[in-house]
Amino acid sequence: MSHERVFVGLGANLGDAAATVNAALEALDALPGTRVLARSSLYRTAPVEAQGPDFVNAVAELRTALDPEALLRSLQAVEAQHHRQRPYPNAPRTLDLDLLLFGERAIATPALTVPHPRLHRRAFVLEPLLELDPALGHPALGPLAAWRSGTADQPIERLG
Ligand code: PH2
Ligand code: MG
Ligand code: MG
Repeated sequence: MSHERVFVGLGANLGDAAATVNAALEALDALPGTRVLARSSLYRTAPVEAQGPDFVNAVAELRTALDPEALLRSLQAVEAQHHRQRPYPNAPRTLDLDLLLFGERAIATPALTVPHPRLHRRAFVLEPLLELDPALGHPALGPLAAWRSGTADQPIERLG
């Protein structure tokens, strides 16, 4: 199994969002060759560049033998198990799973951009990431804690 640190963001704002995020964390741990090493608290967050109800967000740290493309396909399969639909961009969703960081890798294919291009501008990603590791670095942008002040206007509440 790779020793790269892999981080996945979870989000939901349709249905019982907290229950869905918890179920998705279990589904991630059950993926082939994959373990959830740590999970953040759940957070209630206001939609960012999106409509609809508040979100429940969290971040998981994984260790996985899957390569990034295989992990992405697995994340999409878990979304589909939770009846994810995509009627228009950033539509409210039962479950969104985003590959945030895959070690130090930089990936840019039509299907996958890693690091996630907006992760440092979104409190709903930054706060749970920094809960898991306050010293976490981004391969191109350096210590992520430095980006926190730029998201101070985004409402977020830690649910525990
Ligand atoms: N996801 C988006 C767009 N906006 N806002 C919040 N609060 N949480 C999200 O997970 C989220 C969002 C696109 O995936
Ligand atoms: Mg997303
Ligand atoms: Mg997504």
